[in-house]
Amino acid sequence: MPELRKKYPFDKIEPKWQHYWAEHKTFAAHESPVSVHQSPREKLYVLDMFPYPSGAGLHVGHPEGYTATDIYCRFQRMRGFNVLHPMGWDAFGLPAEQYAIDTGTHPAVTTRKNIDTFRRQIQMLGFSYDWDREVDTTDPNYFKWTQWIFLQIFNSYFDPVENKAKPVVGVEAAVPAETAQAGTPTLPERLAYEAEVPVWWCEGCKAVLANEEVNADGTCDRKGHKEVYRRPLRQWILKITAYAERLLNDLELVNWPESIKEQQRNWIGRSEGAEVDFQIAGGTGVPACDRIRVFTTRPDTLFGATYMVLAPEHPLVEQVTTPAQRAAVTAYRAEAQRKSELERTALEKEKTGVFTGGYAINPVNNEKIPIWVADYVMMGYGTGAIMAVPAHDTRDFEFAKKFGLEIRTVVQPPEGIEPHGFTGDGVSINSGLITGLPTPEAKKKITTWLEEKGLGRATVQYKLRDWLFSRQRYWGEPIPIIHCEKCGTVPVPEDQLPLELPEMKDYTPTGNAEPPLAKATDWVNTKCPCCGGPAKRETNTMPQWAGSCWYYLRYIDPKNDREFCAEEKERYWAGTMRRERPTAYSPMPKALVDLYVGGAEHAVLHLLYSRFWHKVLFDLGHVSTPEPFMRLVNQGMILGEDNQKMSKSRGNVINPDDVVREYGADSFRMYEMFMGPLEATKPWSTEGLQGVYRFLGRVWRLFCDEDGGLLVDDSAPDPQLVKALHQTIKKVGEDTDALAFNTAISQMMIFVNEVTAQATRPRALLEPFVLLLAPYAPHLAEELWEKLGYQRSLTYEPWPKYDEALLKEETVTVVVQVNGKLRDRMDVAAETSQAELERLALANQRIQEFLAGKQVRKVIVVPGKLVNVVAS
Ligand code: ANZ
Ligand code: ZN
Repeated sequence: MPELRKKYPFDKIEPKWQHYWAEHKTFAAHESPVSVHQSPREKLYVLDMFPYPSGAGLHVGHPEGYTATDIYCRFQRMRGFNVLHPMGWDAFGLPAEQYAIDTGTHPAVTTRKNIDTFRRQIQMLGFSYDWDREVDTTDPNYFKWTQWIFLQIFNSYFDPVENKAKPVVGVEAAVPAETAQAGTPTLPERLAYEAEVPVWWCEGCKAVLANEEVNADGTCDRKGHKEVYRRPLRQWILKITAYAERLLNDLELVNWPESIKEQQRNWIGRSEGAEVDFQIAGGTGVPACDRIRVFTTRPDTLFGATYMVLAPEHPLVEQVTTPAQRAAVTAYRAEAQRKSELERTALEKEKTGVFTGGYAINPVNNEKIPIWVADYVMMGYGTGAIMAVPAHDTRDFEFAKKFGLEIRTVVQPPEGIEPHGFTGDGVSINSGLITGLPTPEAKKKITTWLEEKGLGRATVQYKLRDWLFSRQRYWGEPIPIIHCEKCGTVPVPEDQLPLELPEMKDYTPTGNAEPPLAKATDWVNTKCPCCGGPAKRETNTMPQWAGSCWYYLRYIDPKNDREFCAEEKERYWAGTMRRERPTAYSPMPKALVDLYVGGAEHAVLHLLYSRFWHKVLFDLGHVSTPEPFMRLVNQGMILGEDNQKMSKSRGNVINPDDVVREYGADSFRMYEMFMGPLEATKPWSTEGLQGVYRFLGRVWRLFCDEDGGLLVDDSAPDPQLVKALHQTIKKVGEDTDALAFNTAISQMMIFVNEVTAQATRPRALLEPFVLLLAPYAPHLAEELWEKLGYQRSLTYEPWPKYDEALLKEETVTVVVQVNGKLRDRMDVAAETSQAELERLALANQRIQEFLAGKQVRKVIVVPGKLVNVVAS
């Protein structure tokens, strides 16, 4: 590639200022001393979603969000804020482990190398991070506290009365794994518990997959392996469901895009309804198991229930199945086990099921209805059993049609709508005591009736499931638990944290469900911290989500080896330095981080998991706000020049290293912000990049001659340009504050064009302009600032102020004539052009009336005075 003639010496300027910033720790954040006598700079915590340092290096999508926050931080520092802006690495993950399996290289080595590459690439872009706060989730000094937080969760239970987590100490809370599953526990359940659960097992990865790692077609999302099925395994589970209601309600406290809130609401999936008990006809011989409990959102349709369905995994299937149906039911259950949930619930999917031979009694009319097994009912939702109302539920309708089951209409739809398959609200018909009632009242009345009879109760269900928290992998945080035959499940004592990973030679999965750590027998065999007897360490590790659940807290106090984060520092950055104890209802700030920018792909998992951990820490008094992130902004995706997602296979990937080498970091950053609104999806354009590069070259030449000598003079600026400057200050300031960077850049371009057109280079114009440019092209701005004679970085220079009076457009009244007769007046800006005056006059409503039926022959314009339209 021919060497491009450089428009300005970015290759000298950029490394120079990056060194300066590093050497002077220009962006180091300090907690301000807070005293009543000083008015401290207001704090601002601006966070980027930290990257997973993959072997592929930085993608041009990463710097998009990072540039946005960087501009915002630099701008707010100039406006006087005390800004915290850190960066780190979310570095546990499968690829390093896979690489270790393939090559024998320790995952820590691969990870360190990848981090070094990422750090170099991020630093070459000149972001204003406080590098002394860098965190790495794989560093034992970091994951010591991830383990500590896990133990906080393990040592807590959820008090439903106070609706918060509390420590188990002093509470009878030793919950054996078995009770975690069965019915209503009498003892409070820990927020971290073990249970045998059917989990997704990928035969290819030799690992358990989380639900979100299983694709809709039942393949594994990591590597596309086909052999994925369910198998029961002992797992660690976090009881996020205890927080369902708070996670839902507290979305009101934060300023997030409505679409992300909606995704979280759907994920949490709150449904109001009723549980209803149906007696099993003939009983089962087991007193406690003689009824089927269903969850329904439509108790008003009880009179239309013509059959029931149990999920294939439902424990009562055994009991209700008759000998004649047993073989068919058993075969069906085995088949269902192999399907993914998405496969089972897909609406288009052909319904399948088998009759169990058993019957149940509908409590409202004592009718005997058949009990079926079908995979469209999920064991993990509601009670795992439904009453089917084919007339008013789409899935039941299809099922009943296919198997010839009765369809009984019990809701009258509004005029003109077919009642069969009508799922909306209407009026109850053929429904005994609720006949004639509109749906909402019918629901209430029948629920009250059920409650009075002891047959049911109003309930709320959530789609949210508990969080499957363990992985059968090496490269993750060890779960700090010891299993002792005498003492049960014992936490590793705090003073023994971090519990580090053992050195291993062989990272291959064991092949059975045993995690690779099971092979490190020296590490596994240990002493019980309670009784001193022989015991074994937990060999599961934490999932990749763990480290990112709380990294924003560690940035606040990254070197603290006594606490995960000191209270006064957390309170400083949260803005909760006052004396009273904050609660969810106090007027204190509701979240710690002021602005969080990252990809929309984290709408649910990361953003829900971290909210959950934060709430547990809040309940236990370790953090002072109920929410972690106040304002959330999602950057849009950057596509390749071909409008496709960038990917190696398409060959459309843009490498940040190449861009910076050819055009410099300032052009790269500014171009990414100029592409369009931050939230929009937009394609890369090398031409667009070159346009921004040429603009920065023009800025350079505005200040410097060929040899870099300063051209700036002390001449009095043209009043028109002074006005343009003040308009630019206003526009760039407002737009930057609103993260509308592309329009701020346009305004700077307009201004530079106007100044370039003049012969003089007045300092009074150019000096403030450098400050406006600084957040966007920080290296260039620093260099120009130095050329202007300043010794220190412009980082903390005050943001220029604009004069409101200068912005007022002077207006004049222009008379409008038609054929020499005065017909109207218009108030317009004094400098309105001839062409514009003509356009305004002809578009004028009253003038158009006088011109009706006539043809315009000529328009005479006297700027600032008169427009005469000649027409006949
Ligand atoms: C009877 C009925 C009649 C229902 C009607 C709907 C309409 P949401 O809104 O998603 O909470 N259901 C309950 N548990 C289920 C499970 N484990 N697997 C599959 N389906 C289940 O849906 C609640 C409705 O989904 C419940 O209300 C139940 O069907 C079904 F006209 O009960 B309904
Ligand atoms: Zn013991």
